[in-house]
Amino acid sequence: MGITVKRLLDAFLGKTVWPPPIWLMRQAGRYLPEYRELRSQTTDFVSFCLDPTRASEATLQPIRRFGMDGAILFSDILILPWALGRELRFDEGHGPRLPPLRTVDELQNLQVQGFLEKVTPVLETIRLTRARLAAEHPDTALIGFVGAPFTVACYMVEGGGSKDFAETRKMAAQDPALFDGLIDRITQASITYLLAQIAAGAEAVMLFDSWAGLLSPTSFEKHVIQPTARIVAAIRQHHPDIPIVGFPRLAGTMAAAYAEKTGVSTMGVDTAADLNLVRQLVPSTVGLQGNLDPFALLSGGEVMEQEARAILDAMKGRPFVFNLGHGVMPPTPPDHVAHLVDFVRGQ
Ligand code: 1CP
Repeated sequence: MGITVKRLLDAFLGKTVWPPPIWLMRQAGRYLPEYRELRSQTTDFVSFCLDPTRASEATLQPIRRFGMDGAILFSDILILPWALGRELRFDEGHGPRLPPLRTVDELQNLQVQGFLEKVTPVLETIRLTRARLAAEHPDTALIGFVGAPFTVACYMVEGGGSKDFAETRKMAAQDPALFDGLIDRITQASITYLLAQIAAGAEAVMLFDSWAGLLSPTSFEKHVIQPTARIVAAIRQHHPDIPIVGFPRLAGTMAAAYAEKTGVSTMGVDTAADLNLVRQLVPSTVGLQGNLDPFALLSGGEVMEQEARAILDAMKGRPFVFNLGHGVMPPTPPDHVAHLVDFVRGQ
């Protein structure tokens, strides 16, 4: 194996690399016919995530087609609550379903010791994928991930997806001992899980905080910034140079404190943020990633090029990774993704 310099890892660590590296959130998934074929071989989504051969194949599919700079582990943020002992199923057309966690007993029954054994197949997926990338796509970096504690807590307390996660926010406000205990356990488990992902071959890790924007600045500090900072510090103790990406979706002006206080190497920026303003709020030592509207990608053509161009203009001369502001939409034509990758590489 020769030494390869992976452009994505340099950019994640705060170097200005131009044209910027590119990968897309949800780059594996239903918009790809080869994914639908692979997915149809397994009935339930949890078993699919826990099948190293198939999960590794799903990770590599977009890389074969489009040659992105980053491959993201095919798994789900809810595999962690499942490993902690919560039942999990994905119903067709609906999101995830879990038994809602609402009591101290349920909190104390979480299997924080020994949960790692249950995610052995995910770690095997990482080993397998890393080896296949080294052989077939030596410039592409492998990204591991977890859901950030607040977002994982949202699904655990609510019992599935929700528009406003009202039960979760109610618990955070009315029963802080219970909610803080939950955040604490998810944080601990996330540290163990991410260290295991890195040991298995993940070259960067990302924390998805999809619902961070639901909180007030005070609660954001407590449930988003503090647990994230704790995870970052614990990982850096063992791996001082590993890129850590945080994505506090819809955080608005709170993103400035997130970038300053959590210690992440790069911050993901959602579709709603103006990168010209974010650039002013975030120290230039912290990389930025984002934030093309997934609907611009769905539309393709001129609309997509104009929006992509505006993002590139705003980020020129600054550490930056091109991505979407949220995941690829299932009806997106794969050709539009190919066009976007060409367009960004042509800068
Ligand atoms: O068969 C299918 O296509 C099921 C759809 C699907 C996929 C492809 C789900 C169900 N999860 C995934 C994979 C996935 N999820 C990945 C790896 C693949 C990749 O990105 O290419 C990652 C990183 C995730 C992360 C994830 N899962 C997040 C954070 C990012 C985000 O989208 O905000 C969240 C919130 C989830 C929960 C989840 N899993 C699946 C669905 C439909 C949802 C959302 C539920 C909801 O709130 O409505």
